[in-house]
Amino acid sequence: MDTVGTTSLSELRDWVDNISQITDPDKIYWCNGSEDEYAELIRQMLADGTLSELNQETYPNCYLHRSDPSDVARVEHLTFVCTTVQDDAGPNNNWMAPDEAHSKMDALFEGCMRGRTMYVIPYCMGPIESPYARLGVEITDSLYVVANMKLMTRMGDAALRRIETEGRFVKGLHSTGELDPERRFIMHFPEELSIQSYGSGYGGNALLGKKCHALRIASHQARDEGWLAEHMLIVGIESPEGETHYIACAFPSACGKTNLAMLVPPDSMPGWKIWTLGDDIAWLHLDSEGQLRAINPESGYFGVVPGTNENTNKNAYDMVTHDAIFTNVATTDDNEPWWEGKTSGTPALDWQGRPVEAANGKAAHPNSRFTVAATNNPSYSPLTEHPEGVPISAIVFGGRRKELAPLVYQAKSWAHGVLVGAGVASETTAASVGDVGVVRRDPMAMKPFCGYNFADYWSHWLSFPERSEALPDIFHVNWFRQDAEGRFLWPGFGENLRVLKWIIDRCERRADGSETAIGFLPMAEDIDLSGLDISQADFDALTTVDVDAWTNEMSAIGEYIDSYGDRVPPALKRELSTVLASLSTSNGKNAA
Ligand code: OXD
Ligand code: MN
Repeated sequence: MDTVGTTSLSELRDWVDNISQITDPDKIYWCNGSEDEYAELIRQMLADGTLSELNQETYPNCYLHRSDPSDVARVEHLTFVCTTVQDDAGPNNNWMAPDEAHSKMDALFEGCMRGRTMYVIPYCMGPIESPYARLGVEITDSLYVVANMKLMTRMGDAALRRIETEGRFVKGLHSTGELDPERRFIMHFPEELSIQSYGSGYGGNALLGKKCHALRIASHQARDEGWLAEHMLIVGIESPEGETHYIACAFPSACGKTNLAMLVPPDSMPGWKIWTLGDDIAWLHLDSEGQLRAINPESGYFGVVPGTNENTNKNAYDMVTHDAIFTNVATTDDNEPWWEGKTSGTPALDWQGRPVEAANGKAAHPNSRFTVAATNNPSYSPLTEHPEGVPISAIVFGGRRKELAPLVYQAKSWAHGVLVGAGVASETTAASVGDVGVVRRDPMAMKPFCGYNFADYWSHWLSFPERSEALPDIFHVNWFRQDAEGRFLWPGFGENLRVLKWIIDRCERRADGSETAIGFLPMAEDIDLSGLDISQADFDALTTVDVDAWTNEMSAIGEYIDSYGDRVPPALKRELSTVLASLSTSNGKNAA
């Protein structure tokens, strides 16, 4: 066997040998993570047609990948958590017994790399020097996966050295297989710290460091070890006075986490600065003082492209003009990438390479993506590499709700905040295969990503006050309220900083809020609305609690929580009863 690279760690060497015997590749290549290696990967993908060059004058080092049309999003119905006891995976996950899952996957992987190269990617989720970082090795036969892992994780020699010292790592095995949706599975074995993914090359299914390791496996590990692995962006907000607060925000997929993480302050807020640490995943640990600290396990972004322009997200727009891999965007006549919402250029070929006139539907796929290293981002925070991460002042949940959920509200306590998180619901998006625009319950934005029973997960969240008296405040935001005609009531994007300022001021106990049954809401005078074209009526609609609608919502949340059965922590149910009791005696905005 032609092999480049090896390791001194026998457990890793034996595993790689074993996988190569099953999958039978022609060659084994251990990735070192160097720039030369990346350049060579790109050269090979250009040669074999996996990538094509975009306009190198206007988009230097940018490439386009067109995926198989059946392989454009995460496949939640084919994603399984395989624990020994089914209830440990919980009703929130598809479950398969580990033995059954292993024999299914063994049959799929048998000989699947014949005639191909097997790549071994050692990676580190989190800064290489961080005590909070965790390690993994992904084996794959996809060059596209290797190149994306290079942009998204700290991979190669430095990670391997740490793996060899620590000895503990997550084993991820991936093959694109035949891309047959009937032969596609994403299996997680949290008790074995392993992942097996077959039949898809799409980001969340195939870049195993991301959703599979950093959320599903890590959340399971985090519960045992007393920390949290969350679907959250991490952003620092610096005031003109030079005071920086870091917040972590959980929104479901394609609800604007990337936009918020690299927000451009509006003209009305001169002197404010944004520092991005992460746009998708946060690992949260309590330090010895009880301060919650966050690291971003990833080191790049796999962002949704449509809608990105110089007005909605100038930083993202700028950062994808160089050194980026685009997946499933359209192209213009002069070979620039194009997507719905781009304000310049005209698409010539759609995401499948067909002339746009012949194409039926959008020119770019609604879930088309860019992959870039985080350092491409003009608002990149150097603290991203800080081993101890950053202190978190506020946790913010949110969803895409055209009705009901106010612009912002603050939970009354940590336990109430856990209920607010458990009650997150959002309209579905193209990030996952299935209907779009249907409201579904997505607790903590973790429905597709929590690697164990949600009931146990809520208990874990509720245990934090036992270990810290300095926990962050918890909030909920909704940028997506509409009126009956479908008009957005809040301008969103950069203007969201006005709301974040209120959140920070609340954390610092220097802003007012009005107590309602569901939490504290701002009054018009609490948020600076100067220069915004927003009527008092719209602001009232954004900040009023509709008592009947909320009573129904809380009852629906109660039914949802009850569907998790006996494992649901009584403290969560008590929080729900308190809100319902308060709603029954309240009359909206100012009612306690
Ligand atoms: C993502 C997702 O790609 O949540 O981040 O689907
Ligand atoms: Mn995500």
